[in-house]
Amino acid sequence: MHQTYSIEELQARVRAVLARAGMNDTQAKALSRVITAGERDACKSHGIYRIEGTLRTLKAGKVRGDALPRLHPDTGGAIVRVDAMGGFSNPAFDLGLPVLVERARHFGLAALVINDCTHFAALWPEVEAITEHGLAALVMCPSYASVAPAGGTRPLMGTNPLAFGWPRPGGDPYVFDFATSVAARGEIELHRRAGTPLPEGWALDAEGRPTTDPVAALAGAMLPFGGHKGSAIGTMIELLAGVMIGDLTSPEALEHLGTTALAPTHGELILAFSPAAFAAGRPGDPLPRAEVLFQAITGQGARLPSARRFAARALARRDGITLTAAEVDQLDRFLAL
Ligand code: NDP
Ligand code: PYC
Repeated sequence: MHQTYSIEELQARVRAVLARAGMNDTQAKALSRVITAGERDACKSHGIYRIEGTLRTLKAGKVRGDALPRLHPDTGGAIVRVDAMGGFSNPAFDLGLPVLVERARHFGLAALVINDCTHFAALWPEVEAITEHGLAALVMCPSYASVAPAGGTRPLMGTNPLAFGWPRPGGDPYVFDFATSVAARGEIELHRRAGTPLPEGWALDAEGRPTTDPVAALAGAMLPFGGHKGSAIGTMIELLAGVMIGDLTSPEALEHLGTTALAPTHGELILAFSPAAFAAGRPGDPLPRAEVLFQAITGQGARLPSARRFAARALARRDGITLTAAEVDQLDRFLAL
């Protein structure tokens, strides 16, 4: 039967599943938080559906559930580096965040580089964590080869997510977070499970022909959003968050994994900016000026990105999170393993 959990109850259940699968508490705590946040904010493509792949990746020995991330010897500079030690990215982010914030306040701009991590999560939890400190944030990472470059037909780039956040005094931050493919791969997988066709323009089959069949799309190539523009942004992410930080690009990540059925290993780049430092000596306070822009957007009847998510969050806080009978059964099965 379907069941409704409070946010805390669901997080505790997910944490227990991950602990049962052999993860230490550093990994299980950070992962259960982002997976539950996906359900809470109605982002099903990065909610509890990701547990199955996480357990598969652990079982295949492609990620370390016992990893303890390490902050690199600190040089006091604007580049902060955390080695995830073969574990997941989220605990590495938690370790690096306080230093990133301190350096961004000091220098006006700082970067957190995470190396040797497995990343399957949405990026907005990280972006939001930075905006809570009054800083703007830009976060990106490769994934594994699954997207053809515009004009090409074979998987090369990852679905390479890009997220941005801007702090808003007294309210939810301005946040966008999206794959640089037309849709996240998780969305295609959800269509496959539901037996529903994909919208036109999402993918090519293994012969490079347009397809709306999710199975053919998973065996073929996804397409970048916005044609050559999304293709170039996806390439930039391979360069900045792969090549530049000395970590795997999406084709290298696929070669390392040997399959798209596991969560990818690579690095992540997180930039934090102090709007006050950038605007110093210039007229106008950046935060109130940003509000004028946001009001002009919503004043036309447009919605801000993440407004849907924040509304879902408010509902989940009030009413809890309802999982389908199949999802409840799956969690029970994981706990009985
Ligand atoms: P979506 O297309 O669902 O949403 C992209 C963004 O656009 C969201 O911030 C969304 O806000 C906003 N948005 C959607 N519709 C509108 C609208 N009409 N007006 C204004 N804003 C709008 O995202 P994707 O499917 O591309 O990505 C989903 C998730 O997948 C992301 O969180 C991403 O980080 C994750 N991902 C992770 C990868 C990894 O390797 N770790 C790889 C690829 C993706 P809202 O949510 O409020 O609708
Ligand atoms: O949904 O595209 C995706 C994805 C890839 C890795 C993690 N999420």
